[in-house]
Amino acid sequence: MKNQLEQLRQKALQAVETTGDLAALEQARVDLLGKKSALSAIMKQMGALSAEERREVGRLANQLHADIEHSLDEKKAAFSAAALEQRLSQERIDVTAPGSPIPLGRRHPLYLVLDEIKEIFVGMGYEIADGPEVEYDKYNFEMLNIPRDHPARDTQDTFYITENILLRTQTSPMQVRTMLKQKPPIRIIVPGRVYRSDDVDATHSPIFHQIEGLVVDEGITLGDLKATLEVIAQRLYGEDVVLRFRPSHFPFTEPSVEVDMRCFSCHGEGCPLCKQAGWIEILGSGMVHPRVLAGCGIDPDIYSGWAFGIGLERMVMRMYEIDDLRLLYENDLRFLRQFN
Ligand code: 2NL
Repeated sequence: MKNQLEQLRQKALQAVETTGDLAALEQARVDLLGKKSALSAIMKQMGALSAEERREVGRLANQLHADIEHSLDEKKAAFSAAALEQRLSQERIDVTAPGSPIPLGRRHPLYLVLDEIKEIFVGMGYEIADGPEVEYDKYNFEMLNIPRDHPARDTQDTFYITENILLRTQTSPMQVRTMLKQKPPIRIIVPGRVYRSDDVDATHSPIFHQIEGLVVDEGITLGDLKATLEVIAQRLYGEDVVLRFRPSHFPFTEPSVEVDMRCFSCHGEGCPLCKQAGWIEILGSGMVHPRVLAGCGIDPDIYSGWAFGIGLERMVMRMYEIDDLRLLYENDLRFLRQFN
């Protein structure tokens, strides 16, 4: 029996050593230590032995049982370690690999220019005011000295929600709102979307953007208007910009001026860009009409102010030499990607 055990030891340990995977190892555990194993069979025959031999063989059999168990456990640990090793090498992350690119958007040319203008005004102490696009007739027309039957209503025809509520045709209603609730000094610009009942073509759109400005304080004169607009124009277009102030008419300003800039392309000689005029019209402006001030609760005998309005689209088109307004709204990436 001792011989049998010795042979069994060699076979068993070799069987464990040569198992290929965890499943085979578990099968070997059953084959080698289970009820039907050779070791079990030997132990069952021990009853026929003398007491002394039984003790000796029993000790050897128990030792073999323990050794087989130990080698099974060791093999199992080796399989687990190998499996872990493989998983770790498969799941390894290469932190030095370049990332996949995230497509970034960019600013729309209208807002590139608007941001630049905002920055100039904020630097001069102006605040930026934001207001509703759906407005009362009262704020958009009445309080700007454009009563019901005024001819200016024709050129600023818009979309009406009700008799008294409409899409604003200018951002002036927000300036009215500001004057109604804030005492002078007032220094604001109001950029935003405005609406007109216009058909779409290369130079017209029913939706466009305007920037209006308003300054109200004691002792504000046309001289302040001129000087401020000149500084703004220089910041935007360069030190050598030349402005020209022409008399004009708006219902909400008195006097009113239209401001031209000497053509930056031909310096006043006349060229296709300025249509041979030598000058390019850039904005409308004027001293706030006393009736507008009074309507907003600001005493025109104490306070005075100036205001201006610029169309953002026209400005952007001039800056980037864009000849069709529609390009600004179509969101064609081939167009938009050219600006940064
Ligand atoms: C243009 C240029 C302008 C104003 C807008 C304004 C606003 C208030 C009072 C007085 Cl609350 N004026 N804004 C002034 C002059 C010109 O826009 O060509 N508009 C038709």
